Amino acid sequence: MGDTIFGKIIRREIPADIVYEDEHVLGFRDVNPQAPVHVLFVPKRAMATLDEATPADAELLGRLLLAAADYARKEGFAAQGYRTVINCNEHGGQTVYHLHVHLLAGRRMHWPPG
Ligand code: DGP
Repeated sequence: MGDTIFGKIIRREIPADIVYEDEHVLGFRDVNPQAPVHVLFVPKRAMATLDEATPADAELLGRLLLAAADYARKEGFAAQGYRTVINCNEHGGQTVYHLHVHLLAGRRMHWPPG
């Protein structure tokens, strides 16, 4: 896959407000927040879309969700609630082709999403 802006953030080539990091996952604030809390969790080993995932990626996908849940718990908004979103390809609204989980919190979410 080609490089993306998230690859540059992971390599610290461009700045981001990084709020979470472990061996496999980086979490940073979305530049265009859609809620009071809007953090993106990305795998350091890039994959373009969820559509590319295979059974070999099961652990990495789990790590992404666990990172988001861990962050929500530590920041104290898990009990009140939050939303995680993965946009996939054009109709899913994906604009950056490095897999990422959106974590949105700090307000009541609507359903169905737009
Ligand atoms: P998606 O539409 O699911 O591909 O979401 C991509 C998100 O990435 C979008 O909410 C805006 C965010 N974003 C795009 N460029 C940058 C950037 O350079 N820095 C940060 N922090 N977020 C970015």
